[in-house]
Amino acid sequence: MRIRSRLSHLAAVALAAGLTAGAAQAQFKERNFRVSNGVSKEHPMGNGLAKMGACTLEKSGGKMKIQPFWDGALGSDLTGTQSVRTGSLDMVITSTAPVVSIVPALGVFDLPFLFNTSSEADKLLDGKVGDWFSAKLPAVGLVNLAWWENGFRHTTNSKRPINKVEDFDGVKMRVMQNAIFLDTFKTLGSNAVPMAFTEVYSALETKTVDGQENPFTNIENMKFYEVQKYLTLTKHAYSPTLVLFSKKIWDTLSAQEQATLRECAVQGRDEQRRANRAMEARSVDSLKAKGMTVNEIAPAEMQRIRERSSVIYERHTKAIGDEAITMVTAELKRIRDN
Ligand code: TK8
Repeated sequence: MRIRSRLSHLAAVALAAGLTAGAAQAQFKERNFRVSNGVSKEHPMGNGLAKMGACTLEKSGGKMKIQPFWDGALGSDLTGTQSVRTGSLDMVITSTAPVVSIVPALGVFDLPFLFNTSSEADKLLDGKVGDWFSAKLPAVGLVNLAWWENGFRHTTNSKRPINKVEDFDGVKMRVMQNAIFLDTFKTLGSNAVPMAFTEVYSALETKTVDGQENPFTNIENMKFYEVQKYLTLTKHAYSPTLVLFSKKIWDTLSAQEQATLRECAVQGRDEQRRANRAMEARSVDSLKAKGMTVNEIAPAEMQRIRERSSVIYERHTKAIGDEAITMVTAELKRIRDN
């Protein structure tokens, strides 16, 4: 009798567990979320999305799929973001810079020399300040699932090494479609040209532009070294990456599906940052081996560049908004003091 009662107890527990799991799985519908990327699949964004997709499949019992598209096949950062806003595209992985025309406060991240280290960027973006910016996005039809990393930006060109601010003079520089980057590189003396990322390689190849600026991983991944001779380690800005989901589609998802997307985007974040930094650590040697001439700028000349570009802060405070700038600079001070 005891064995039977134990067996029936175990059966009841198993049934309950099955029902619970079943109920949880019932919270998931068959989904295939398409995500647009400007970079190609070998970029560390691929590591992040692979981790995120494995996570959503595992948590949804195979129902929630993430399907990346690469090389701007579904549009540029800006057009991809617009498609996500209309609900015609589920997700886009984009730098913050092109989104500033939609959410001006994000422009704070484009201010030259704002961040010194990726560690302080992580602490700021993954904390309450990052949440403050993310909270601005649903009003424009976007949900930011997590902060991933584009990285610290350096300058390449085909004309000359940049050893002092005067060396920018006359260099036709592609910049992101963003008023602050446009102003910064004009202020440094170059002839700045806004352009979508997907057009940069061919513009460099045809000498439509002489140079561009991007993190090492993009310079490598997009093979800019094939059409750029000089790499100058300016480290002039740190670009965060947004993992944007369409709010129109988000609002049709169950709470369980929404929570899974957020949790898996965070797992993807940690993997993407890891892979990005591992690749960055090898990049200077790798880019030299691929024929680039790499130079650093002497501290005194770097100081002159910092001083020249410092006017950007007051010139764009109004557009960005006092609150965003005050909050970010205060948080950076708190992080640096601790
Ligand atoms: C890739 C872009 C790129 C950015 C740029 O989609 O446009 O130069 O740095 O990372 O977001």
